Amino acid sequence: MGRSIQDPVVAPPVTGRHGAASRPDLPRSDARDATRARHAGEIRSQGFTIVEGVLAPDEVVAARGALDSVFAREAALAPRRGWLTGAHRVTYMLPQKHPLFRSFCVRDDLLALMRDVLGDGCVLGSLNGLTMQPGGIAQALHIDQAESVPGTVLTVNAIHVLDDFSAANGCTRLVPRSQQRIWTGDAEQIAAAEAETIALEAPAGSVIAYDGAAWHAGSANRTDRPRRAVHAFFVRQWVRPHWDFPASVSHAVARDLTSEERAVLGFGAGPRRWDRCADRSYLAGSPRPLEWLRDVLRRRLLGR
Ligand SMILES: O=C(O)CCC(=O)C(=O)O
Repeated sequence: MGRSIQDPVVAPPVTGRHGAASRPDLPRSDARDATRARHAGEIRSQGFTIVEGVLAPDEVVAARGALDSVFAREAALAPRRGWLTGAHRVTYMLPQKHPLFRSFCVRDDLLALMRDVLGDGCVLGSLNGLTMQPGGIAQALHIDQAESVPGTVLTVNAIHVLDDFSAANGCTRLVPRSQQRIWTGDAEQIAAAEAETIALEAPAGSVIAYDGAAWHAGSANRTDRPRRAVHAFFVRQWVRPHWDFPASVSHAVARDLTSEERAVLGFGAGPRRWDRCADRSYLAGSPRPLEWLRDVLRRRLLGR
């Protein structure tokens, strides 16, 4: 684990620096709680926060190496799958692809922050690696969830910064407080919003955590170096994740997960349903005898 979220932290952009990170007269745990509460408050109010020093320098180096190795393995596949565009190169399902990334979803302080904002049962909806392509174009402004729901944070994207993010190398740009607007996809509205974006510059090792409903995008990387990041996208327990980790990770990976990793990857996090027998999708077609029999037996066994 790297330094904690509650170590001296800077959350600059909207109006510059956001005051002292922790008061020395507070006991350590109170200071940690206060700092975390400040970050949670920033996500709710301005739509984002920046937490510096989440990854230690050696962890940043290890994560860059791991991400580069995944990118290298997928060099031929990426263009065919649309994972390489004029703007970025992306890779999905990182917990399956490299063990180092499994711990990204359960780092104590970050997970505590996600739980503060999204509830205790929140799960990881996706874990992707992304670099803005050197010399590439900017992404268009967008949101990361299906629709806007002003007033409630449903999703948070925690971008783990692996190369210093700057305006020059295509850092994330974001419209502060835009999570309170309704996203319509209207081209004129999107073009007008560009003037309101701010550049979220942050040193490597930081996490930029923003409400998935905030209007944002990766910017053009005008350098000849990659601008790498890992996107840990957390969702409330009842929101459908982008990826079905329990169904998709291999048995070998699933077997090696810690119980907390399993919980955060959504193992056992089913929808809140109350019908007596929810697994009856076959009824939509013609009844199949074996499934009918299984259903009858199960009801008998469950006394329903
Ligand atoms: O990495 C970034 O700066 C943001 C990328 C992004 O918004 C996306 O790929 O959807």
